[in-house]
Amino acid sequence: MQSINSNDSSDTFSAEIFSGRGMKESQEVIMKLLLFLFSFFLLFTGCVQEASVPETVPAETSTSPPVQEEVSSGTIPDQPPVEKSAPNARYLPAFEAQTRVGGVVTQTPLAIQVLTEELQSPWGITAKPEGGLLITEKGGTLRIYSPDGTLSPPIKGFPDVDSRGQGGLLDIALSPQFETDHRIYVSFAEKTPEGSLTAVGYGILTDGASEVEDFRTIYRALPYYQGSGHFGSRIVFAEDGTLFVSTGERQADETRMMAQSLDNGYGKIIHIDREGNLLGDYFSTEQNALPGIYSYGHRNVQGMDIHPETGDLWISEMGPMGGDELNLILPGRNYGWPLVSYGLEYDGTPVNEGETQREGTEQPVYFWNPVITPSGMTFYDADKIAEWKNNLFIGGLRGSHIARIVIENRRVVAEERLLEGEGERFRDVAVGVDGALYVITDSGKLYKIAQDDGE
Ligand SMILES: [Ca+2]
Repeated sequence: MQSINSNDSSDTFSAEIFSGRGMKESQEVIMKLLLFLFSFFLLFTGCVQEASVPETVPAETSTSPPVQEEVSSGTIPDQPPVEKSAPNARYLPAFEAQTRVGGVVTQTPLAIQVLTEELQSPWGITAKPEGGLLITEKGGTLRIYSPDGTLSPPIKGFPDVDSRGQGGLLDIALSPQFETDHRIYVSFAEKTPEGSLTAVGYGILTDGASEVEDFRTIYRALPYYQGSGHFGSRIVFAEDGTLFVSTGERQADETRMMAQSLDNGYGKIIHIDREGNLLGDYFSTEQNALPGIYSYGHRNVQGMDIHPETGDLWISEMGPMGGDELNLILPGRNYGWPLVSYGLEYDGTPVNEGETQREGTEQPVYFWNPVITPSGMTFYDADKIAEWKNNLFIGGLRGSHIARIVIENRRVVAEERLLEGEGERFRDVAVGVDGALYVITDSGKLYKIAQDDGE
């Protein structure tokens, strides 16, 4: 019998095996072949694993626990990603599903209404516990939208705001004891001869809801600066009645690095109590660290909310050209700006050294390339639309849509776009006590997105 060597064709090989001749030799050959195939398999899978391992993500800088296997709830359809455009920056994500996850489509029939178009540059919206909505206007006034469909005249009583550029009267949050203390908290760009800064204060909404009285400023993100960009400015109450404040790095080359130092209020998440006392000493080992700084390394945090079930603090953050981020905020952490970014400078050059990962900085849970310019956001904590429970809704400015983000185990598992095609810049989103979503636009509209009950 002719021995089988590398020149033998597979036809010859099989012919010999099945002819029943030279059985022992054939068995040896099969063993050798299996061994060869097995080693090839090992080599191949090794390569694949190596290729899929992120470059360098030190475990201690990871924002999230290891991804669990069961990421799908079984309710999420397997749709292509909602983003179809080319990215601004072609950086690889640090882990799977950090960008462009699969799409999801709301199954509940929705009714979409424009309730008013008469708002003047609205910026912040929040629901009143007894129904209706409170809406800030950038110029320095407050409007109340009542359940009967009427919009109040502009309500005054706030300090002078610097409403140039991105400044103005900005976010609004109600005191957790609003029904008894009638306090409304706002953030604003404080106007002074020395410049402006992100400030927070509260006033009392009078009984007839015609005025805000006794306003007190309780926090200032020092120092003052002559500039009208990147105020950040969301304010959110935690379950324990303390308040988180987001700031920005003021959008100037000379101020952006201040996001990386702890001796100022720029590019930070700040933790205060309801009277403005700075809480916590999260950086006690650092020199010159101001109290109250909860996290740092932020660019412009214009969305913030607390997960209704886990209590986790989440923020949306505007990137430069590319690299908008969704971050899970942990105390004492550095979120990287402007050392690392998934975006580019507006002239197309890399940010810093073009790094996307660095030891000692947190990775975003999710990023958008190209940008959607994420603004205000809210978790859906109502029961009305069951499939939306605990989903995150983010107003997109440049993206011109509302992003619905499905989160499981601190990772994004699906994304949907609502109100695409309206041509609006969506500034902020709130959940009403009726379980509907309410959304304000830069053009002055108030949208209601509710379950269509066929009425
Ligand atoms: Ca970051």
